[in-house]
Amino acid sequence: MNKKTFAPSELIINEDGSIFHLHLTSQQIADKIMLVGDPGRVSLVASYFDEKEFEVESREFKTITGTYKGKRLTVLSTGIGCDNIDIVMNELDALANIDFETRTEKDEHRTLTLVRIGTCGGLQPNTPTGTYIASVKSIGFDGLLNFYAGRNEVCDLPLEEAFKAHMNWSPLLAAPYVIDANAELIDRIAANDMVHGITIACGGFFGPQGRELRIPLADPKQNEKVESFVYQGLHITNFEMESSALAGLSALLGHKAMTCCMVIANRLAKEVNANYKNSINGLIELVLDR
Ligand code: R1P
Ligand code: URA
Repeated sequence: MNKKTFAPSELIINEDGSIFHLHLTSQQIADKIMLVGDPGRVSLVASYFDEKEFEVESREFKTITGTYKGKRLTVLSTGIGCDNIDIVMNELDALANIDFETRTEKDEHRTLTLVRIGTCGGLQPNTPTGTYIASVKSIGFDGLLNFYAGRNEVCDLPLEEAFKAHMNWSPLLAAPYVIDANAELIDRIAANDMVHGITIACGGFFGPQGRELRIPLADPKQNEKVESFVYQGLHITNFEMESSALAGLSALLGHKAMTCCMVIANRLAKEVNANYKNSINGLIELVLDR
């Protein structure tokens, strides 16, 4: 069988042999990867490591690889948004599964395990600030997965239809895509002490999350409808900005992924914890240990 070859314009490799944005080589990433949004959170996670093996920073993508309790682990910041997840996931997968010498797919598939630790806005009475939420399903408002073939094979199409009908979805918006987290990871990491829910990953912090500052919203009832949606007993629990692309691209590329977030703003109670940086350690420790 002819293997796919990737041209220099499609798979951009730096002069030092590292991948274009992340500035990493295949050997510098562990099979287990923790993703965070804020580059400042990378050092916080790595402060728990037994030892650091490697550190690099390029734009918003900061990476440290080391060991935690003897196990090799990489922590990497994605910055904000699903557009960045498109870069991070495609480049991580290229590092794992493409031979940079021949620019062809490797024979053996290397599976990465990716857990995102983020912050989010809570949407239900049982998600006050400080709650840990595991995204069992993510709804992408960002539209990213719609650009990839195979999207329908990995998405929850009945839920997509139910959600669009409930929301009276505007044709001006990208079609929402719904995608499950890796079930084995949810069981291992979020079994008992996290709220399980549906997360909406938005292509913005303000309008797409129903926050109105000076520009009125196209649909002032959006959040009311989001909060009242229930599907097979699951409610929409939170808004953040990356989980859908992470779960979707991982499913298409054959990796395992999940997202868990700490609530820093409850949209119903209109309360916020702007000092969350002092309190996210609990979630980091819990995920590291599991
Ligand atoms: C917005 O403030 C950012 O915070 C959340 C959102 O997903 C978005 O990236 O996650 P992080 O705290 O991981 O960045
Ligand atoms: N991150 C988000 O995307 N939204 C919030 O409300 C809080 C954190």
